[in-house]
Amino acid sequence: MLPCFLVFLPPSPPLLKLTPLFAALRLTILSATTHLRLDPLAQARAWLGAARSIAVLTGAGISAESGIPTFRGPGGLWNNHRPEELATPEAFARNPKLSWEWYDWRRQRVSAAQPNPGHRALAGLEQKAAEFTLITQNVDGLHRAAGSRNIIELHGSLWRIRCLGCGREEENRAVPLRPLPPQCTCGGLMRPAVVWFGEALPVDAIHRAARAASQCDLLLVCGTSAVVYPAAALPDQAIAAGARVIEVNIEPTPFTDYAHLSLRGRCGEILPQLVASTPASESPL
Ligand code: BJW
Ligand code: ZN
Repeated sequence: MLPCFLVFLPPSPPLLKLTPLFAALRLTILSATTHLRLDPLAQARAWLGAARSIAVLTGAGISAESGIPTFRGPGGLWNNHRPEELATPEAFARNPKLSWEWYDWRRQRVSAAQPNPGHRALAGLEQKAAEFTLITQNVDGLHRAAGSRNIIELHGSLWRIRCLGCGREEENRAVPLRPLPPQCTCGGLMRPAVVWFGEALPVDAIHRAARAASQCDLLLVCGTSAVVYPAAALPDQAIAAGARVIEVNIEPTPFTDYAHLSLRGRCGEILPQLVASTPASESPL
């Protein structure tokens, strides 16, 4: 049985985020107007079926069911490893071998993992949608492995490495990667081509993501704590541009109160049900 929790809100500007008073008002409106006409999953399917342009934002939660640890929360990577010791430009400069050992461990773990039903459901959704963009914060490459094609990797990829000397970037799938740290043909030190705190996201990726979020009819926000910017601003941008936004997460997030619909449960369980054929004729509310 699917555990579902519904928050059903009229679209509203993200400005309401600005003050607790507005947030309280919004919740009051919510409790006064939450008369469910469809069950949450049916409502979400109706909106999906009616959407011409669909965007999806994913985070570590969608890969959790493939055995890849999330960053925050129970079992999260940041519980045992401090980002500032491993995953910042300063940490890498201080001790590139230590940082690489951690990335090498993660590469080994991901290389042994398979996409799960959540990844596959999104790949299936891409086949059905007239326009579809998958924006991911994940660096594991599991969306591509599942068959998704129009993917924007906001935080880079575990499978690409970049030279700090000449800037050359290459795909590298060696597992384990040796020697550590790897060296470029120019003699420079290679680093993982991922985005660390304090670093700018790839310009093209964030522009394309912002465009997809502001041009879609519907944005699905799946398995992200929605706390890391600028990715966390994309759902607000979608709402401001008039899109419906549905969140899928096992826990509430700072975005939950602003989502039009919040489905509480695992991506690997909810997404396949959401994407299971929905006739476009199911009229949206
Ligand atoms: C499930 C589930 C299941 C579990 N089903 N759900 C204030 C405003 C704006 C910005 C900032 C600010 N203060 C500081 C900043 C900057 C900073 C930031 O946002 N910090 C916040 C923490 C406050 N941002 C940056 O530094 C970014 N760069 C930047 O801003 O540059 C500015 C600049 C401009 C010009 C020049 C120079 C600079 C860069 C951010 C980079 C993030 N990097 C990481 C590491 C990537 C590499 C690596 O993998 O090692 O990206 S951090 C980490 O967090 C990783 C993730 O992509 C990212 C987001 O995490 P995610 O995916 O949401 O995972 P979790 O673990 O947080 O959440 C999992 C969720 O899944 C939970 O909600 C669970 O409940 C759920 N879940 N199982 C469904 N089965
Ligand atoms: Zn080089």
